[in-house]
Amino acid sequence: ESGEGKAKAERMFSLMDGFLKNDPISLQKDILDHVEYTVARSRFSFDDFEAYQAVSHSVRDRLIERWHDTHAYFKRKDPKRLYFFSLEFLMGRSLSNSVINLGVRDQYADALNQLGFEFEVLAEQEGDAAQGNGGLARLSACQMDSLATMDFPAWGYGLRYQYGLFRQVILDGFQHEQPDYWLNFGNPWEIERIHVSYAVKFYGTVEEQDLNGGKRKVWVPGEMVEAVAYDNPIPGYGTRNTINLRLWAAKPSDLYDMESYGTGDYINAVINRQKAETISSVLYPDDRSYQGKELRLKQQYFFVSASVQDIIRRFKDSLNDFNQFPEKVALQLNDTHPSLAIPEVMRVLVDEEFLSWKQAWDIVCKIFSCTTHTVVPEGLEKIPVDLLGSVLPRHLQIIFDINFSFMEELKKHFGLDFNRLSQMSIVEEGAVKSIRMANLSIVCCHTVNGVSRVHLDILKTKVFKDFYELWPQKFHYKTNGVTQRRWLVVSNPGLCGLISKWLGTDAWIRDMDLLMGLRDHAGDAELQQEWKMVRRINKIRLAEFIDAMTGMMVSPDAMFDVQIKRIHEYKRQLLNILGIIYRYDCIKNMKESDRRKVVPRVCIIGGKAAPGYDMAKKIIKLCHAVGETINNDSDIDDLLKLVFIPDFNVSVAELVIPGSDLSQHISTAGHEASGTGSMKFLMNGCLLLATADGATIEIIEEIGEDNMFLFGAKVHEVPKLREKAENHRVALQFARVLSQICLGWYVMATLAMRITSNLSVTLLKGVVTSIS
Ligand code: GL7
Repeated sequence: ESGEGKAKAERMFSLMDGFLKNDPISLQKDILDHVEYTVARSRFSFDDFEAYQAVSHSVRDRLIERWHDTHAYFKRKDPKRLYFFSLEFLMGRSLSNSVINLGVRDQYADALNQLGFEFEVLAEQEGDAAQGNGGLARLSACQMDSLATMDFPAWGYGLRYQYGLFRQVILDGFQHEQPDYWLNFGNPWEIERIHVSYAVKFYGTVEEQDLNGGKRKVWVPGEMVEAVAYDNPIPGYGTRNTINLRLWAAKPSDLYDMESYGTGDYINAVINRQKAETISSVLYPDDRSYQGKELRLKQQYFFVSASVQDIIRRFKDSLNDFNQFPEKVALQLNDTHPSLAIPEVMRVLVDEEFLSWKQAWDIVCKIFSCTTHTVVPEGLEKIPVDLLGSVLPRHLQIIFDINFSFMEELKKHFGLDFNRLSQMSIVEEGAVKSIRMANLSIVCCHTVNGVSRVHLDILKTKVFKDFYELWPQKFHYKTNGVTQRRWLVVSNPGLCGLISKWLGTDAWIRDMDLLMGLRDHAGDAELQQEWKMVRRINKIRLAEFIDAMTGMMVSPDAMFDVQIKRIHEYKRQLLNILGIIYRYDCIKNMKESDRRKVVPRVCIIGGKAAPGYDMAKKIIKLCHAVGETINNDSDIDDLLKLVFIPDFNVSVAELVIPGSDLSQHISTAGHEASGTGSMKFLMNGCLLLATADGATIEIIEEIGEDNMFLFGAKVHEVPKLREKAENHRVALQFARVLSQICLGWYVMATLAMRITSNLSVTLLKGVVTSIS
């Protein structure tokens, strides 16, 4: 700066106190200031929740400081940015995570102690940010933490839903869904950026206009909605790098529809404009199928369009030559949900920046890569052509044009192999003509990632076989991971302290491989004793939580055998429950002397079922019905209990995982693309009972088969087993277990097993249906 600008900057600088300080007095002063001026309570009278709010705001100030520095640094250096697009981020709570990553956890705990508050108690006041469904969404959150910690110049982009994932309430054993209006209590972790907003267009028509002797397409929209940015600073651990997760909220646009105010129907005009906000109002609660819903399509395009505008604006701030775009921008698509970004970038480059189709296509092919999280072809997203054409008419044209060139290329490569052409086409013909979003992504992305080794194998040999034959170089895998900052340091401070003590360093918090060093001490009796103590404390905490949530008292002396995840047929909670019935039956038929040898066990199941997923909801009911019988049978005493933990979410997982002895990951092999729960349990020293599926296969290679309970068919065996049940004896045992649920079914089941010799899925479905 020079002249007036320089003088102004110097004056501003002289008014700065320097960085915020983290000594106890400064922290206490900041917290009390926030009580008084932000929360607007008197500093002489505020409760735990208000204290949490004030503490969070003081932490937020510290985050903002680093976040500004990070932006200034990257603006100056102008490196290639990594943009991560995801429709879901399951962040959970932020307070503990933030103070740990900022390195001020102990300072805050001390400062609060002196004010008469306990940090842990305040941290419990925070609600979960549940802007996502399951593993895919939590993976996005873990990735943001790691990108920040590893000093990447990264940005996350997504939607700011007003209603997060529904709350699960259990009534009479049945799941009921309640809305999660999480913003009711405010959200100190976001920064509203009213000046960062973009108009997003929908509907309308495409017109042709003359341009320099040629023609150009102009999209005349029928609706316009404003996207307003909400920024969520993500601090790295052990670094000042604090990156941004920018989530968009829909607001009525000022640019459009002014004439309806002139008609005299003022109230209705206002109400109509407010409808714009519904775009970001609610997260879809299905975790893998969302075909053909208009609102879902608008959500996808809304966040993609705003993000692309934002990225192009940032690019143009420093450069104005789109040939350099791929040197400055990498765009990672999390599943196919954001894949409309591809035609959107094409549209902006061709229609608005006037690049030729070829130039634009070259750029697009260089900047995009995607990760797929799906194993089964039925899980792939399709959008009906009619719907897409009505909501985004210009994008449909662009997709058709991309597909036309692609088909030409295919014909050159494979000849007129119509079967192959129709399978690979972006456009699916049929009763409902649709756009295959996965095909669109693969055609345009230079890299397609699977989420585990076996997942990539399945993609190469089944789901995207044809594409793999055409472009083998595009296909890669990056096995999923989870951040130890959240799943060990935040959630299991006892074990964290133990590990650092025995390793003599806490460097493992940034570098997981250092945990290998624990092997040298594994046989040490003292370490083992300390480890047991930590586990016991965590189990007592979990037992208290179970009591508070369900009114059931369980003994921390029992083995805690846990399965927590979304409820799905392929994840086989049903198999677990049948196993529990079998165990119950065995105990009932045991002699007293044998019973004394049984290790008491508390089986814990938790997870949400998609509201429209009937079978999953019946499995929840079954779990409660079985628990009712087992838990009230005084004959078996404490030898077996079955607990269903309601409303499973990130913060519940943080409490359950460190207190678990055994955890179950028993998906039918070939169905779980990766699975990340297993990693969280493993990190906390919990034993795994697992099938060889997804990432478990690689876990086995790391820890060895002796260190886990591996069972069940392998990926390649499952198809044959489906056709023919090999072990008739097993089938009969199965029937006996089923008979415990319903005697009438025993006869039927035995018969059915004999007749079809098939581990009949339909039969099981029938049984569960009959119960409800
Ligand atoms: C999932 C996979 O089912 C899961 O195995 C994987 O770990 C996760 C993250 O890659 O992605 N795919 C998916 O649609 N959901 C998942 O959790 C909801």
